Amino acid sequence: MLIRPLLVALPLTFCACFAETEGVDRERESMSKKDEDRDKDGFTVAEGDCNDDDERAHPGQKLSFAKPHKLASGELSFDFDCDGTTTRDDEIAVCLGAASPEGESCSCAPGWSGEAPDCGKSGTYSTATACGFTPTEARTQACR
Ligand SMILES: [Ca+2]
Ligand SMILES: [Ca+2]
Repeated sequence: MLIRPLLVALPLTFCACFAETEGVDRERESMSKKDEDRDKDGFTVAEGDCNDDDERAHPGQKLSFAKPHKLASGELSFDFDCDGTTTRDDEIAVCLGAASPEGESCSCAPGWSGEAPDCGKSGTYSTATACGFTPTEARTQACR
């Protein structure tokens, strides 16, 4: 008769202890996740790394990328410098001056022909540095 209440109380005690330990472990785990630099890019989540599973993404990133990084939520992101915005490599090809028989009065800055495509999308990119012949290539928009 005395054993029965004891058997009922025992699992409840174990359960309560286990749940408490699990909570502490989870808290400790999330603390260490914020403090460790898993992708070895020099930044922890606490220091502003917006994706600690991709070394391309970190504060101060100056490079742009044509392939997004995947956030823990599963969402794809082109914000590689972790500033909360996505910046496209937006420059459109611009030629200044006019073509002359000598070809010296006109120069071009390489860039997109027409409208710049969205991040990860392809477009036509002009690599021209002088007027007249306009070499182009297919390129994918890189962002950060
Ligand atoms: Ca990172
Ligand atoms: Ca950004």
